[in-house]
Amino acid sequence: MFTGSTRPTHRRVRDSAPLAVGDSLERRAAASSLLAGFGSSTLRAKLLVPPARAMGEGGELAAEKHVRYIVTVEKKKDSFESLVMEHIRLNGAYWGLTTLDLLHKLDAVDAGEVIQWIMSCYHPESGGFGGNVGHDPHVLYTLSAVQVLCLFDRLDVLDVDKVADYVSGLQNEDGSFSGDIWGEVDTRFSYIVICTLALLHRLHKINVQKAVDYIVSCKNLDGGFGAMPGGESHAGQIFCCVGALAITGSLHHIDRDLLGWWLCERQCKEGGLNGRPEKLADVCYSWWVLSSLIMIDRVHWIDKDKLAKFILNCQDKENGGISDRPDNAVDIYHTYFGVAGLSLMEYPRVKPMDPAYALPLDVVNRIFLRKGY
Ligand code: GRG
Repeated sequence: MFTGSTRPTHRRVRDSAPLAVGDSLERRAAASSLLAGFGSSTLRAKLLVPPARAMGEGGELAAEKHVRYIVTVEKKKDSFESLVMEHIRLNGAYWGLTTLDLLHKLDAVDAGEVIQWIMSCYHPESGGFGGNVGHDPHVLYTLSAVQVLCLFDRLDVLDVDKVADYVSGLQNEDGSFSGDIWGEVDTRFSYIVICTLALLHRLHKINVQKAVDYIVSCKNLDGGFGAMPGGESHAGQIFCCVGALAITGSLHHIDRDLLGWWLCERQCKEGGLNGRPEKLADVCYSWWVLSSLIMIDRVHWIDKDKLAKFILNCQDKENGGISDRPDNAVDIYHTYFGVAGLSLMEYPRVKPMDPAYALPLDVVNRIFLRKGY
């Protein structure tokens, strides 16, 4: 059900004018970051989003509280949240640190300590990263490690070709990717490898055409994508497939109106988004759905005020942090995706994000404007 005031119109918005001196930073940023990966991406990420509006009805973003919450979780190594995240600590580092950067507070942590810890999760023999010190390598953590190093502008600590060889070596004959040596295949891993290689300027190490063909084989009749051919459409997998197609300049494989309809129908009565039909709204889908809609130029089919209000209602305004739904316990994952969702809606004083690379736009710009690792 579509519950917004901005009903889909099937209007195709065109914005193909070349960049010019004096264009807004966002226009330049969107173009440079999204074209950098492979040349002809049609993304116009931030260009279609209306100027920032007052989104205060669900309360303001308690930015300072969220910063304090993230820094505290990081320090309390024996807390419940730290313990349940033990095996995915590198993902947690990416979520927490990207949130800090979005809120202009990356300097709340010691960069040297973070980088030292990231590198202690590295496996020099394989070129991959584990989720924590002593854990086996997997592409899931390798992307997070690369993204965190991008945040701190410290890709120089990597043996870039070794890392790129690790992820590219996981491509299978049919173009799909395994997550590690044990062979699980999932479109999440297609996105992860493509994103990692693009950030490292090493996309040429895989067979991009086969990778794209495989992703297209996971497209469903409803316009969405699943984890494998025939797999149910799910907003998380859709982000992965649309993101990978965007980075490789292959968005022409998507029926934008069909997928846009499916995605905007994820908005529930209360304003939040779910990940597939008949499921509950969850703050994290603010990212998975909105980023996908931006990449296919259909973000104006969502009622952004209602969504922002839903996210803001999920804040713990006393102790910081954001939960999946109002009144639930907060965690780092939902704190990140809540703030990232607000960023995609141009919430005031939150840095803009790149919908394909899932990093702040200035970070992505820095990487693609200064090539050459
Ligand atoms: C760099 C942002 C970024 C991502 C890296 C790991 C990855 C690539 C993407 C994951 C995409 C994905 C599958 C997200 C969905 C996560 C989620 C909330 C799954 C829950 O699924 P269910 O079935 O929940 O338990 P629902 O909401 O369907 O009931």
